[in-house]
Amino acid sequence: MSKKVLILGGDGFCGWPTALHLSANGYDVTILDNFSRRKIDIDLNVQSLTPIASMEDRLAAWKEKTGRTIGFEKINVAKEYDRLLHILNTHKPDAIVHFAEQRAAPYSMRDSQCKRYTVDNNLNATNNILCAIVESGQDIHLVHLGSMGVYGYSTTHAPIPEGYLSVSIKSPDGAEEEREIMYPPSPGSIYHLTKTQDALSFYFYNRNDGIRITDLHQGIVWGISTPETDLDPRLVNRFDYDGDYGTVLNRFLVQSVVGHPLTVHGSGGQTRAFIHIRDTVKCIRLALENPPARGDKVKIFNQATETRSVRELAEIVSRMTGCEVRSYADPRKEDQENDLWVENSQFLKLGLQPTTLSEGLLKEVKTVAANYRDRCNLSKVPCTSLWNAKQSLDTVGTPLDLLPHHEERERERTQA
Ligand code: USQ
Repeated sequence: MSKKVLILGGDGFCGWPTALHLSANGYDVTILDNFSRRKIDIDLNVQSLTPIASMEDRLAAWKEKTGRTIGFEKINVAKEYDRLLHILNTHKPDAIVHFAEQRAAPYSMRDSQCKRYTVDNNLNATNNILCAIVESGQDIHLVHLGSMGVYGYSTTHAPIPEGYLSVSIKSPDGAEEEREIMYPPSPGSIYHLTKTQDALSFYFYNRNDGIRITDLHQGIVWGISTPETDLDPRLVNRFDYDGDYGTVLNRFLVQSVVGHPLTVHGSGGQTRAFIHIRDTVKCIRLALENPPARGDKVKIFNQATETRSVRELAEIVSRMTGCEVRSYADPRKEDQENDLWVENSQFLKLGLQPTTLSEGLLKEVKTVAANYRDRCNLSKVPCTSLWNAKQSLDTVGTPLDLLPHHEERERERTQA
């Protein structure tokens, strides 16, 4: 009998291709979603570069192409607890994959309404899911999409371990006790703050109620399509390029197509961890296939395959396309230079063969961008969400070289 899995947030950028990938691999999939991502598009007056079909059409296309059925329930898991519990009691899933969170750092920093929405939605969604698993009395494996950003992005001189750190604590009498603790959280945005708080909820429910949990600390996703989303235009994944939701490499590829200079924030020395969307969906499947045993602590994987600096990515895209690279006033509060070394051996041991940056794959994304370039609204390209009052409005979207006294301003800002 095939394994039953609920995909919470299965209409989104990572959730949709994951639902298809699991269904293609024999899982009995049901998506739970409240279409919040589509609503935020409307609120921000922006749209995915790729035209995305309605859920009804998406599921009909999947059935038509593969003969497989994916179920769907429209529900807000952060608000409709009783219905969520009812769904667990009637569907009796073996596992839940939890993507049902507001996932953009810039959106979470836009204003107090967005900060509060992100906290309310993300923390209540996670707590409701955990509560419902306990109340259902079922042994459901929860797989959560976390973020590499929970560790923060200051330079470390050792690889960031997968969730846990071995420390030795000295008592006043000089004795030393070896302990394993959760890696110290260091969120850089309200969004990342919710992921660090999720981790604490997992720690508690795992110890108190014995829930089996896997938390995936994922890097920045790039790429758009998977073999399954490529099967039919109605299965196409969303493609965000705007200043709030577009992630850096996908944004650069769109910018190169529409003739916008590549928007490097500050010096571009920010080093981040990356993963291609094809590997995201494979990692979720590997996590489902390798659950923690009952009684095990929360299993944490670093879900990233390579690290790159923003500057390096801009140079790669510029070399490939001939487009201009420009430094813009950084709307975020972040280190302008950092090194990053990430341990990711657990997924490699489980057989993941990393899809790393290659010209072929970059061109693939660029081709999709070129096909839909007419849908790009250039006014939505700049990042306009400021991290704090120090990032003054007059600098937003302005190339650094056009700012008066820009060097002093940047120095002052980063030292603040
Ligand atoms: N950046 C630019 N220019 C741009 C956009 C971004 O220089 O036009 C810079 C940012 O300042 C930042 C870096 O690129 O230093 C990454 O920004 P991003 O927007 O690609 O990624 P981020 O905001 O960190 O968030 C994304 C996803 C989030 C996920 C996270 C993984 O939206 O859901 O959790 O990546 S991680 O960054 O590892 O925490």
